[in-house]
Amino acid sequence: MEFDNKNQEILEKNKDKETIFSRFEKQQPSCNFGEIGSCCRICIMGPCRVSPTDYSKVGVCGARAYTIVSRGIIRAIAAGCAAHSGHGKELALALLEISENSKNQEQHAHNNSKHHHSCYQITDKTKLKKLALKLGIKEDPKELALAALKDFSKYDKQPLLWLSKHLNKERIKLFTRYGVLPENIEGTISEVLHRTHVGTDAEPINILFGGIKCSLSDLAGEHISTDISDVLFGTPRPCISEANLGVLKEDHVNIAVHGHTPLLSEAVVKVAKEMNEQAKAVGAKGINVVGICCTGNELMMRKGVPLATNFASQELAIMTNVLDAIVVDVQCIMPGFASLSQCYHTRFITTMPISKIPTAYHIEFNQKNVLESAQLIIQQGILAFKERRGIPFIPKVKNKVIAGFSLEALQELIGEKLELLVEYIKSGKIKGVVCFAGCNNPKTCQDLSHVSIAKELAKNNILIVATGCAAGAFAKHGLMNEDAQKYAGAGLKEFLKALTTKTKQDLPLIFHMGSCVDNSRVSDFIILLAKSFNIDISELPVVFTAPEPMSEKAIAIATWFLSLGIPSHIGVMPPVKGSSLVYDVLTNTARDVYGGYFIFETDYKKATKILLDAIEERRFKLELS
Ligand code: BF8
Repeated sequence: MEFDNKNQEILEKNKDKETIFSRFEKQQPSCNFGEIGSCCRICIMGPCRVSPTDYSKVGVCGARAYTIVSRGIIRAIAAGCAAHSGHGKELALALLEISENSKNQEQHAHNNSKHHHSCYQITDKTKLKKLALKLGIKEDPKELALAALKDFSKYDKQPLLWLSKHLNKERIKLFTRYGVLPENIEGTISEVLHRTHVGTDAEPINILFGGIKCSLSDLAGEHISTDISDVLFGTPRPCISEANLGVLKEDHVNIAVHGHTPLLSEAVVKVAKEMNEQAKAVGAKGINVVGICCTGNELMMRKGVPLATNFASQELAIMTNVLDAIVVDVQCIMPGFASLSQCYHTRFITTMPISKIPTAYHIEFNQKNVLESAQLIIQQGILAFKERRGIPFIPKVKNKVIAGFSLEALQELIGEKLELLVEYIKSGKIKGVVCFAGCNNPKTCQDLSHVSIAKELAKNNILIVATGCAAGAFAKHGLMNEDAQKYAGAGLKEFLKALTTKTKQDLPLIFHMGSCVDNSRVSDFIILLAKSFNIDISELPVVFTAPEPMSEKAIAIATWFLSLGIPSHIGVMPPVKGSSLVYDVLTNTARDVYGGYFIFETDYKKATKILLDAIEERRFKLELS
């Protein structure tokens, strides 16, 4: 991790401590069979290791490499889908409870009793109205919650409501023809586990189509997460914030929120404001809430809360000696982070029944005790402030961020039908759009691929939108503010300037569209763009890239981008090299069926060229100069 000098310094000061980077080194060399995906652990007759070059070799059950590799990759898609959809289902259940409670409240208005959800309310009625109209349901929070819950587990044969109402007609037709339009999100996940059980599906193409179907369920689960979060907490609009470890404050109680679901983090932010006096009583100037990973993105997008770090450097936040509490919910929280907190004064607090970590404090956070548990969490941070030991070391690095670009915000900026962008793409002043997403991975130098690819694309007049830890990388490294427009080519610069003049607000080089589930905003964005061009998505000069992915969620996202017809770059090799057949289907044949295909390229310079070429090829086919 030499790219980020300031953060490198903190790592060097703590080189006796174990981090993701040292643990990664200790794991080398990694097992080749695992790396190429030809190690099968599906049943307990194995594990079987199958050589991709020796066709006489099969697993104990007779499964060939192509079966083993394809089963493995679609199980990853199912796990990613389960995580995103679990997030969405939790929000749907919360919305249901909130809407029922508010009805009870109306009925008992004369009674002054306290209600559990005083922390949550319907914040964005316009979004609720818009969604109800789009989904064809009554404009009522309970109806929205029930419609979402139905998509998770209904039994009829109708396609998912969230897909049938959001996808364009060309894609619906295509997915119906290939039998990959899902009817039930949880059913699709369970179908993947069923078909990949020993002795079930052995036909690689059939298996991979099952993966496509599951990735579309993933898209629906993400969409539900985004939509309900917007209804409850507000649809993001441009806001100003900061990012990188320099957002921590030596004289404040610093509380980091980390994970994914905004239910917890929104409550912590709200309660922290009310507990500033308690922090002052222990000698702090107040409470400073910061975000890590996607929770950080959610809070930055809606509330302008600063982002301390993205995935790979999460443990570095603790090494500053000023992080008093870290509160986590689900996903992307390294267990090593909790172990590391034992060496510092920091309280590491888990909150979810399905996500406990040895050595961490556990303060259960559920719908019944939202405010109380947020208070308990913050009290732990205040207590820990008094126990600080170690010399504070906050790297003097932070950058201004202009975030908050929901699709609604982009439409207000660019036009209801993105007219200005269409005009610039047609004229060639903007060549196309690249959608960045995904994580960090210690197999790459942290953030280097994200930042290097983005700068080169911007220079070549590509408009960039980003989510997840890719957005975190850009925020940390100063690519999400007006100064970064210096990296833009002339056409992109002109476009950004036109928007700035029109709206009289500073704009960033790269548009932050949110957390990983907010890739649903990106899908709506490209579907709208295709409609405005009057073409299918598979013809658009748009590509997707996850330059540093590590999670199964990133695989799921990259797969549905492919199925929407978008070339989908992955910058860390997933375990598919064990079968040349599977590799070829993903990188070539997929294109004939869906229009999208995977680009596996770990060298960021080569990847940039491939992405630019893919856009050029599509422009050529559209007869754009
Ligand atoms: O969901 S980008 S490391 S934090 S998996 Fe995780 Fe990857 Fe970050 Fe958000 Ni997404």
